[in-house]
Amino acid sequence: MRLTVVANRAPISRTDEGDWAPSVGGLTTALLPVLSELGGAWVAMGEEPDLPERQEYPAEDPDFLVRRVPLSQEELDGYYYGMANSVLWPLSHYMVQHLDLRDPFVENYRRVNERFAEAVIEEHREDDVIWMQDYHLMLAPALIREAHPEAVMGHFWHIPWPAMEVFRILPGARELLRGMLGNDLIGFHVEEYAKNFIESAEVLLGADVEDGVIHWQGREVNVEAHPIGIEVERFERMSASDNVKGEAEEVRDEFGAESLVVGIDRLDYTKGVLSRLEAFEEFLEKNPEYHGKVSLFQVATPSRTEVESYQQLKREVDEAVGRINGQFAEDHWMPVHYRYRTYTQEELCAFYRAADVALITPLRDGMNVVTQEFITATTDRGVLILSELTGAAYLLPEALQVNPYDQSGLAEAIRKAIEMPPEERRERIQALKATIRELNVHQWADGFLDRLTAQRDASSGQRAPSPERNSSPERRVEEQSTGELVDGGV
Ligand code: ADQ
Repeated sequence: MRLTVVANRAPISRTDEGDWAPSVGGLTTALLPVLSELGGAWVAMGEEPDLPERQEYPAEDPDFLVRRVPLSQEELDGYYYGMANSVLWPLSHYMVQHLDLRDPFVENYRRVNERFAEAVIEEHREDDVIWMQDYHLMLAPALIREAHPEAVMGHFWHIPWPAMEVFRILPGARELLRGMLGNDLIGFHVEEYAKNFIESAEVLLGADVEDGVIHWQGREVNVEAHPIGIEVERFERMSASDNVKGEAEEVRDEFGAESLVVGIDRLDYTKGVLSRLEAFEEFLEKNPEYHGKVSLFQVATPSRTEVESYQQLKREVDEAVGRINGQFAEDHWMPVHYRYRTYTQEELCAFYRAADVALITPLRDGMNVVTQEFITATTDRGVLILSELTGAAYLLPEALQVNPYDQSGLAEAIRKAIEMPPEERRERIQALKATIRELNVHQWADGFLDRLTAQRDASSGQRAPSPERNSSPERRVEEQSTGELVDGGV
């Protein structure tokens, strides 16, 4: 059995020295060891015009093929910035006010999905397993299914699937659903999204559903929760290193606050950075005794800077930071420290470790792996304030959960977190750490593939044992910095 991964982004990129190396980020970390072991292909868009369409990797002793789908600027604008980032992204996060519906977006999305499907069809061999990623590729599965009725195909959706009544707002909702139903297995982070998907298929397409399985055109489509994790052990090691401990102390010294509240996000309107700043402002207004003692350190990674709503958000965040600091700053105390840039994973780890409180308050989020990174990196002192509108919240009841739209509630949670007694902090974070240790990005990949191959074996009646996959640490891609997920939705 070989594996074909189909994702928007390629798993390798050029280094400063001009060589090729694995890109950094959760998805590559999870899937490259498996792909290297099984062999096969990774199909992705060609991000630059001069890149080869077919590239064996590593060049000296190839494990797999990178197959690129080159896109024109018009296709990229319509498919990626348009349909994916200005339609499917806001809709799936219940932010219909950001919807930008334009015909060329749909047309280019269709065209690019056809081109991805053609590439997969060309590379496909009998017995291959195909694993699609995310909301960029909703139409390709049905097209591949037409050409290869026997193909074994799964799809992981990294963002929320909204309630049926929200999904049906989208013109073309049914076409997109039919595309997705070309798969044999569809994975989401939590049950709630799986239920929403099933209801969408049932109500909008009239599909039959029995015991959570969708019956569609003579096939079964399984829809399941497969919560993603991080590389816990590597994060634990990194966090315990002298380097990170030293950097964490430097951060605390630099800011000088008794209590440091930290927020780390891609600058995206779904992450709730603006309302978080406003809640921190209310906290300062209501609790003057904490002036000079509590600071918020907000790190925001530039993201989708070509899209107007992201440019607008940046202006609003800049303004809010200026307003809060202008009003409250004192000679030796700055209420908000704001950094608009990308950091290495080691640096992020130091920030997590320096924090007394992590403020993770998306207005909606599929999972939110920053939560998992914080829980893993922090000591017994760390308190997690977590939006209840994230996938992570379903798994982490011991966090201080908040409604991110409730500004006063959020301001109150900040006070509660700062005043939480050490014993309660320790109990909560230990429970959270235990949960996160059970979620692991390698197990996530193995678990999804096992379900997919089991389904293939069941339908072909052969039930061959799943091939041994060597996912030992030596085979795993070592990462120095982060960045892949900062694109959002992988
Ligand atoms: P994202 O929307 O990107 O991912 P998230 O899960 O929080 O959201 O992952 C962000 C990643 O970017 C983290 O690994 C984090 O460390 C990194 N990052 C954030 N700020 C950074 C900075 N300043 N510098 C460098 N790195 C930074 C999508 C979905 C999520 C889902 C993931 C995985 O939107 O809901 O959890 O995919 O499925």
